[in-house]
Amino acid sequence: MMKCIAPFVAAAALAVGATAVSAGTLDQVKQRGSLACGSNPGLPGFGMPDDKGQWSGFDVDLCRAIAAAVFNDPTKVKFIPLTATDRFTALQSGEIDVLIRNGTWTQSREAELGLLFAGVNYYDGQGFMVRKKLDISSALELSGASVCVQQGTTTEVNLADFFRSNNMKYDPVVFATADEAIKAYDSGRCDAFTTDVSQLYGERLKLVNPDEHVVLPNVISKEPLGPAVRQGDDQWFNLVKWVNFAMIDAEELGVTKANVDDNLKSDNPEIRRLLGVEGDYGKSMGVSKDWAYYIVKQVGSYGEVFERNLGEGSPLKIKRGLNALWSKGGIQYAPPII
Ligand SMILES: N[C@@H](CCC(=O)N[C@@H](CS)C(=O)NCC(=O)O)C(=O)O
Repeated sequence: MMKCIAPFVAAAALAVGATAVSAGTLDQVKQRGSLACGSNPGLPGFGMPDDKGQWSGFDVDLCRAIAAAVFNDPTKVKFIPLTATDRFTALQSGEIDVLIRNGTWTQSREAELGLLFAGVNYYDGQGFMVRKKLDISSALELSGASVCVQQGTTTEVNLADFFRSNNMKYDPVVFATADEAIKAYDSGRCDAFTTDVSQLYGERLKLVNPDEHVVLPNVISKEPLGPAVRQGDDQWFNLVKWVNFAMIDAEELGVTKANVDDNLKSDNPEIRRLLGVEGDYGKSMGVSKDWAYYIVKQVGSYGEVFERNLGEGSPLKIKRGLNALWSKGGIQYAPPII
């Protein structure tokens, strides 16, 4: 087990100095010629490099979409691998421009750590995985269980809350990385493994016999995951936020990678504004008027990015659920570009 610093306090020390490096992020990114994106180094579906160093994942594609908006080139990104514990200090210190690493938007990460979450790219919640042979159907049957969990996460806090509020005893077994936690669970060190539900499906793929394990139906927390930036740079905050919104708006308007060029001829005023055919909505954010055209053309709409990394087109096969558009039974809702 690796030794780690306490989850929330660690980054707080730097919060005061955070604004020193925060203004002018867009100019710095342009001068550098690439975006420094804080990423998860080992989470299937969300972010990880393959053996050739090629990164892929749902969060990784949001990094690429920001690069597409800034440079009209989604390849101008440097992915910086970060653990749960070191991710916020990396953002505060200016080592990265944006953190897109399945990070939950919480009050203390904004008010105490001096960060801002620029929207939600995935609505998640915390769950549990257990061995089928344990023969339980609810997390409420986990009294007395040992639970493998990763340090420096909201997961640790919610786990304690859940057992305390249900008057149940448990034995937390804490690790610095997800890999260590999942390996320990697989080797029988813990009765249960807990993390965000989306990650349970990704981590399950790493087990020796994935079919011998089941994700329990209980969802014990709200985990709105999204990109985070430093406070004190409204221009950059706006850009990151509107890149995510533009992808959601594109899905709602039916604009995809495949049809985006045809849609340049569309009569629909919302599509014309999105793609920069009418008006210039990039200028006030410091990017070109066709910023969203390049996002969709080179990376895709929200729905396409979801399906490719997490949905039916991926090994995870996660249903859209809460992440369906608001008009289709979910809660993904982006303000209009107008
Ligand atoms: N959403 C939670 C949990 C995020 C998190 O870091 N989860 C772990 C548990 S699976 C993870 O992604 N680990 C990947 C790794 O360390 O390689 C948070 O923001 O605190």
